[in-house]
Amino acid sequence: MDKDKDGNINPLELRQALLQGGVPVPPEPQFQAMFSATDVDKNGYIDYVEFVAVMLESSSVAQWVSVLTLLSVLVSCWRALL
Ligand SMILES: [Ca+2]
Ligand SMILES: [Ca+2]
Repeated sequence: MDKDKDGNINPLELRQALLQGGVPVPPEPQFQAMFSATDVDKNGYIDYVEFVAVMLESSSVAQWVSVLTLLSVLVSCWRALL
């Protein structure tokens, strides 16, 4: 998933990961909202810390159910990287 191997996930990489994981990519506004909600420090990338934080926080938020599916895909990808 981390195509350019910089340790961060950018929106393009996230979109490709969704597609490869068989997760429907939401419409652009929701996609951007989802990405920025995950990108806590708003630097335009999701790093591992932000990724883990979202996993820990997302369980109480219903709208993240589909994201949890994505996160399980992302976990597999991170494990493949490590
Ligand atoms: Ca990257
Ligand atoms: Ca970030």
